Amino acid sequence: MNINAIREQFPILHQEINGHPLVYLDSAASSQKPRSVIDAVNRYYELDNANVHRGVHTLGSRATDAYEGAREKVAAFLNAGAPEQIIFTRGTTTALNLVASSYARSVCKEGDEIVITPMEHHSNLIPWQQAAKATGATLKYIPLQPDGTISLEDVEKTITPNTKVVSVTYVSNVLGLINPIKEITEIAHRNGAVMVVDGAQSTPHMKVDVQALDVDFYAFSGHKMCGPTGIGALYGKKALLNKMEPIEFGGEMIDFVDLYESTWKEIPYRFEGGTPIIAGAVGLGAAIDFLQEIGLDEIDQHEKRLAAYAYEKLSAMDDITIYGPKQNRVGLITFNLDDVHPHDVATVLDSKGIAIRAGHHCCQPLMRWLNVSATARASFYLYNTEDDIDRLADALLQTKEFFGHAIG
Ligand code: 7TS
Repeated sequence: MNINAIREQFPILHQEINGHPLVYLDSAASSQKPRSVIDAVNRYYELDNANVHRGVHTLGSRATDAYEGAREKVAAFLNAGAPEQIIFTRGTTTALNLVASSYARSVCKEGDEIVITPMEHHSNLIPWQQAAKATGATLKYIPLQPDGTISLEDVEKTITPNTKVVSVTYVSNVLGLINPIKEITEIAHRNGAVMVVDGAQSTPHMKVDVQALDVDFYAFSGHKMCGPTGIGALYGKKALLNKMEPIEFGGEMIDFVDLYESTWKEIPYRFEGGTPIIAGAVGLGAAIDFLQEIGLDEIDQHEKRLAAYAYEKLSAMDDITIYGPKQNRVGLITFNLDDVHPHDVATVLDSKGIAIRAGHHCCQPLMRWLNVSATARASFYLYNTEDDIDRLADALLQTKEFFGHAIG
């Protein structure tokens, strides 16, 4: 990977923030966009823009081809099998809500179980709370080990023949760990449950093959993988999608409408009511091209190298707590400096041009499990370097010194 050539393609990185060259370490919240993605969206609006799936005019067919072409790219990217198994959504949140509101509410009843973990992002937690409340099903949690990982023994104990849905994040946005999705899926299937995966933090960083994992549903967001905001997708197995009722009704998703009854189009269109996010899909397609050109394995290795370097550097500091396991870690590191509030850490770092995130990371139950109200988090992507991590470590030392003196 030629990191300088990659960085050249991200216009936003080449600026000063508060008098310092920007170090962007918040890609887990949203990644930056390469020129090719920005250009693809601009080109679409400048040359091809029209509504899709209607009209016979040339721009309409170009827009439709661009939108459906993006669906094919997503399907190939995830090895989905067929493009109609990809439903475009606003992102991971909307995709998970679709499964919880449509699939789960139609199959679950009292006595059934929905199984998740305490490390889930609120987007993969609240939809299941709501589905459990609406159906009378019980929400159960696979417990966490002291380092935040889950053990397959606990998975075996928690999932039972009463379990209808298991939903787990592939990668934790706080602990930086990778969950054993293939193994959990096997246990879920053995008990007759479907497996849902929150792929928000995995899809941007590693090769994902939904058929090899054998998961039933897989959700992700475009904006964390070099694509635009407002676009993401849900992958689903055909037999399940075909059984699911839409949760949004209106234009484009119908087959036949009468005064008192209507019927729906085939998948995926029945789940895409209204004018879709056409430019977003085009941008997502360009992002997939960009990532594939570099290679997901290359990106994965680069980030793992950065993660190991950051872990070593930060863990050598005094008065720092790093959360999550040391091994099997993706490119993010969540930490707290003792006696300094993470918001203060992030504010001092911003004054030095370094962007990190502080807060509960939409994981309040996990924060309570960690016994903290908030943490700081630095997250890396393909455009970050060891130099960025050196800048982070230096700035953290200065932060400690500053607050140490201020407190002392
Ligand atoms: N699931 C996980 C694991 C996430 O990390 C996020 C976003 C979502 C779901 C929701 O994605 P959205 O695109 O629908 O919003 N995570 C973060 C984060 O860690 N910091 O900001 C957003």
